[in-house]
Amino acid sequence: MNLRGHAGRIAALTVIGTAIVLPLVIFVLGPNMPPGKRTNAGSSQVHDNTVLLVVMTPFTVFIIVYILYAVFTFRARSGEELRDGPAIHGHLPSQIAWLATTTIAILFLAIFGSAELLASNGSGGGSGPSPLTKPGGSVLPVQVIAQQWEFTYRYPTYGGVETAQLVLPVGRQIAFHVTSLDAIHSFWAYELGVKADANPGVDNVAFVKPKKTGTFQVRCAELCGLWHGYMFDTGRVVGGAQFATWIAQQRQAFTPVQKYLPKYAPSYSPDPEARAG
Ligand SMILES: [Cu+2]
Repeated sequence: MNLRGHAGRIAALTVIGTAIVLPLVIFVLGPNMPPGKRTNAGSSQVHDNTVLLVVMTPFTVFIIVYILYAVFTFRARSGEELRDGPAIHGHLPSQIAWLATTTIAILFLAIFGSAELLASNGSGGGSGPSPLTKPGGSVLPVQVIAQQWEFTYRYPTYGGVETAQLVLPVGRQIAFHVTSLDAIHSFWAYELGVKADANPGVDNVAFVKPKKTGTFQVRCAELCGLWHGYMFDTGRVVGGAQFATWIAQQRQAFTPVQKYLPKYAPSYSPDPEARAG
């Protein structure tokens, strides 16, 4: 068979393979991609991961088909003399086709990715102190303060009360203000689809809207010293009434110590000598 015959077969097998795999990617694999759909940021990431998979599917199928076709079609038969194939110097149509399709795919992903970041208010990633896009409506600010080796949380609209538990009301738009008191940490709430750098002196904003109640994991995702691996806790998304009760309890419990805390600020610069004891 000549070159054109082989190319035609590979193209046909790629089209058939893509037609089989693509529905599986869209309807089975895609919806189960991480991090799950428990928040608007999580849903947006699942959607984006599905689109990435859809774009890469025809390319992946083509490469697998090409390898398998070559293995079975161009193998040396028994008794056949082993020798190199003909030397090929350039093949303009396939060079143009490969460059054109991959360029279109990459440009599409670059534009799609940028648009998704803007449309989804940073999609759960830290957007810095002045995010380019902000969600409309009322926003509940929650400050995340990282330090070696724990997270604490401050609620500025509730008297700046600081607690060791992260509790969020369901259905409310949250603005995490992530900062650090010492080393560089990273606030990673996997099930919320939120991951934001915690840098000292920086107010890093990440938006999220929880859609379901339940618990979620909080981990430090930046190697931050000896007990980095111990720097985790479990947060909760609860109903609005339950949140109101909880925050009232926290305010009551922490009012006696409130006067020893610094006033609520976007970031803190603690005295190193005081920290050293
Ligand atoms: Cu840390």
